[in-house]
Amino acid sequence: MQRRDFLIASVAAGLIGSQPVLAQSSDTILTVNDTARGTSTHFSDADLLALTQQNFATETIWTDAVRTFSGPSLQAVLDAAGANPAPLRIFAINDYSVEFPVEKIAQDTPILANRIDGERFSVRQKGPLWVIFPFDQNTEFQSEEVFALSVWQVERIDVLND
Ligand SMILES: Nc1nc2c(c(=O)[nH]1)N[C@H]1C(S)=C(S)[C@@H](COP(=O)(O)O)O[C@H]1N2
Ligand SMILES: [Mo]
Repeated sequence: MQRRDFLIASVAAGLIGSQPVLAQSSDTILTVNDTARGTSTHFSDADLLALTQQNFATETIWTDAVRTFSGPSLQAVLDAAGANPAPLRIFAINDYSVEFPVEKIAQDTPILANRIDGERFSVRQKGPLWVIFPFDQNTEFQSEEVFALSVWQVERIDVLND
């Protein structure tokens, strides 16, 4: 086989260079783009589980009973991406996105829930990542604004350059 054919065959088989990158990107469930710094940070489920986890039980307007939601706080994810405080745009797998005001981001809430009752949850169940506030803890979390910020099937967060 000529060298050129070998290279083409190797690339097709994934034997050269790009393979680890492909493996890594196929694990990515969340990308945080920091528009101020021009950086993109990719998180796998394991990356998100390695951050400090919050958990609380709450009812939601979408689920039928009290459930325990857990995952890193949104703030912990932004810290891991090295982002400074700024408004966000949070994008779901479908066409939904919302501008997320900086004053709704507290140290521990909302969380980017990656488990419900300790289990991963599928896209059909609004997973694998869902912005969840402790709705039952405070009536301030029971507003149409906060519901609209409760994006499910999250796949991307842009940190805006306000
Ligand atoms: N992924 C995703 N999350 C979403 C939405 C959506 O369309 N897609 N709608 C938002 C809005 S505008 C509201 S008010 C709440 C409630 O949506 P629902 O009444 O359709 O359940 O979910 C929010 N989260
Ligand atoms: Mo809404």
